[in-house]
Amino acid sequence: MAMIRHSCHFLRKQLSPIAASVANHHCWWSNVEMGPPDAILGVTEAFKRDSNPNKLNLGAGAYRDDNGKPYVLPSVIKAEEQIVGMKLDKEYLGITGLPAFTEKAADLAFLPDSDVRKESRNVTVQSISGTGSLRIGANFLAKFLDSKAIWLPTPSWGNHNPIFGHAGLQIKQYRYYDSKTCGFDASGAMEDLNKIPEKSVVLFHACAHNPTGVDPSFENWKEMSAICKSRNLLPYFDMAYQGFASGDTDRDAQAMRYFVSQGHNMLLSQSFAKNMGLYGERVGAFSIVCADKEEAKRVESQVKIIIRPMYSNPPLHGARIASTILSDPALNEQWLTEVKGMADRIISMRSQLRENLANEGSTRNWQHITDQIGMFCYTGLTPENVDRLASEFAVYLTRDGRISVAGVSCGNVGYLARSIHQVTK
Ligand code: IK2
Repeated sequence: MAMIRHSCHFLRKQLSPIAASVANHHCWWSNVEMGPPDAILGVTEAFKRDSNPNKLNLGAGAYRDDNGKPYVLPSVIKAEEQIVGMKLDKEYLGITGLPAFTEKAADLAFLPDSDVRKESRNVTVQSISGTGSLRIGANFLAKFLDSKAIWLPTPSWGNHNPIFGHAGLQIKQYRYYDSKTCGFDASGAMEDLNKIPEKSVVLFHACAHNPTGVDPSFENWKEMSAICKSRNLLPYFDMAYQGFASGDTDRDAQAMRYFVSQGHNMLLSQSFAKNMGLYGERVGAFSIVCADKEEAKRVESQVKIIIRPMYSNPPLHGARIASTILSDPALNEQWLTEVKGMADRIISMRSQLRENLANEGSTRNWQHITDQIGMFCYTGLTPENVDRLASEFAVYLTRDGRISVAGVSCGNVGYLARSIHQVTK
């Protein structure tokens, strides 16, 4: 820092008055310190710098086909062709987004014939994918929730903490992952949930928990719902992977729907990044399930007041794609088959990775690789193992040992298993 200030001062002395005044402006941010790279996106940056031809990026969670290439779903391509053919305008959307999309997103989450939908108790607005949805929720809670605190599972997606923290909420944690079993710490979670002060908000990953890939059993969910009921806790479901975990959009929503069926009012964030492969289009939805239609109207008016100064209104194109897929029966059918195809490929890569590790001669217990579900596997690799994987094998993952199984393919699973075995034997 002192060096930067010194060089600014030195520059000014050497320059003409005009150039010096320009240089002065360049020094406005001399007090701004270099921030650390993002824990997840920083991995991609390091991967890009590596020239090893065998390099593998298992950091960011983005689906790849079996050739390691990004996958644009054929149903998305068809929907785009339909949209282009309609020669639609590019006018602004309203603050809450494209109605045809928000209606269908709510149906996908809650089911069209659910009480919530029939009674119009849900407020559902379009958001800038899952992250933007969480940020709307965070701002709403920061404004209207008395406790100003949110309880997250330990660990949780790395961006949860800053999303809720930047909105002004206090972050608290409940036990979730058991590193001894690489599974769900049911007794720890229940014990902690039972101690959370009444009227607090608790965040749940609806399915395919990120980063651990560990989901509670349905029995566990029932118990957690009962605890939330008895402690008067407000559940907030983050559903970034509906359909992507099991290959079945209904199965992946069953925990959240069970809570609704038990009469919980709740918050819900949906992302269409993974299940429709619409990462860069930023398609998501934010919902609040309210007590009745009248409450929903009041809540919606406040959600709009939160969104308007943040980004005014959401982007159009991705919402048109998603709403076309969700509305057209034939396209919807095709999409469901494609989601299942992605989920199945990931499930098969989990088995192959485990088999390949055994074939390499690894004597470790890798059962959790196939027990866990969704895009990520929490391998149990230490930060030192991860560093060696990067420096010796050009295999990149986050330092918590999480791998994006979506980046594993028939072509690289052998190399990956060999590399993991070398750093863990
Ligand atoms: N919530 C959870 C739990 C997520 O996993 C994600 C996506 N994360 O994927 C990146 C990674 O961890 O490598 C989101 C929300 C939000 O995703 P998006 O904003 O892309 O819809």
